Amino acid sequence: MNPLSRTLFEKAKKIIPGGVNSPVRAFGAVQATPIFIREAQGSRVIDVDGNEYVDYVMSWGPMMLGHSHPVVTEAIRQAAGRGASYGAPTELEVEMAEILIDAIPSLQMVRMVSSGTEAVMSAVRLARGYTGRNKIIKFAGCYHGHADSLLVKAGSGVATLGIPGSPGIPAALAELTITLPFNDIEAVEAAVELHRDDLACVIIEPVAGNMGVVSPKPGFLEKLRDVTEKHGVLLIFDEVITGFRLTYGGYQNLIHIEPDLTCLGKIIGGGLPVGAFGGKREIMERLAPIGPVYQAGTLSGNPVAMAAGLTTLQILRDNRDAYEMLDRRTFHICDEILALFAQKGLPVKINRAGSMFTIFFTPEEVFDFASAGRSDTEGYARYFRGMLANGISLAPSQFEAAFLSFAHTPEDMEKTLAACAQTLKAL
Ligand code: KE4
Repeated sequence: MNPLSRTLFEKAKKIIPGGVNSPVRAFGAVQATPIFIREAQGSRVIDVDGNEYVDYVMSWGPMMLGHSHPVVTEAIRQAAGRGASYGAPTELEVEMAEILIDAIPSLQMVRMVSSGTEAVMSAVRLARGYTGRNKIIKFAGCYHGHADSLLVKAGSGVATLGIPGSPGIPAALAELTITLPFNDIEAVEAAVELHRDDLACVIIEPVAGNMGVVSPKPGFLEKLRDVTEKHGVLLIFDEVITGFRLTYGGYQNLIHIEPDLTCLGKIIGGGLPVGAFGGKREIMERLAPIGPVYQAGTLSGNPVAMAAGLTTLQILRDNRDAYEMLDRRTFHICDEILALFAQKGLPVKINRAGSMFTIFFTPEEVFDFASAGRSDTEGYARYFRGMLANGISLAPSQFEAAFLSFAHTPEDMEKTLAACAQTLKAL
């Protein structure tokens, strides 16, 4: 089935920790050998053994237009022909800042970086520098990249690998991060009251993707905005996943909440390394070189990455009405999958937000990390392996999201449902 992937994985494990450059790719949580990808087109990935899969990983979210979109690929090709990197400002960066600010009303200024981790790390430092306070509040199961202060009861790979926090983070630093249950506004109110004299910010994935998909309960984010506003605590929306996923703009556009700072990544890079953070002018102007809070990056605003991201955003902007179709298509496939599981008598819950969803192997509602954590991860692993064998590539962890793209077709949906039915027979 995957002889060359196996050979490459054995070779990789000797020279790359775990054989991968990001832990979740190692398929550890699903007890399988990772497939090594040769190429990807549209909704499909093809592994080094020539097997083709309908892809729902989509590079963990970025490939909103599908893989190898011809216009994006051509923009990358042309930009690369003008030089890979200059270390100097370019017009593309101005256009990128303009399109982001135009799409997300809470952004008055924005700075480009090269990953979501960098965006969040920089936004948290800026929040601390702007407020002069040290503590931050995050939510259990939310993952904000691997910067030290944020790797505390995180989601994604940390949850998947059961890493309690992570060695290497000084206790003195970890103590400044307070972790609360997602959707628990009483806990937030109590913690803000208790720590407000030294509390810089609250950071949240407004719709969580890293404990699996978990949406905010009605009113939760509105109250979060109120309580942070009341105490002069900055509110940071980490929209690295949700940015341009749920609508053209941030999830904040849909709920009409303006955070003080927003972190972006994934889709805004069109598959190349791009992150961004932005927000209120008075806060952003504290950043070097005009302000005292230092932040920098050799490849920040890289011209090839900007070309990929800007072209992606322009296509999404000019086709923003298509989001509704994609949401309907996602709703439909989730409904059909749920029916197949019900026929099998297997209790699952599917949480969906726009074109991202998670099948939780549990009979109970999943509304926070504790309830997500009661899922049958072994059951998910068996399902994952069965779907992979039937030509469907899902996230190799119960605590991640499946992503549709504008390249996913009705035929892909049919293939997915047939694979699901086939897989459930063997479960
Ligand atoms: P990166 O540094 O991986 O570009 O972004 C970190 C990040 C920040 N915020 C959110 C909400 C995120 O989801 C992420 C990264 N997401 C994970 C998977 N859910 C990336 C996959 C990986 O770690 O390999």
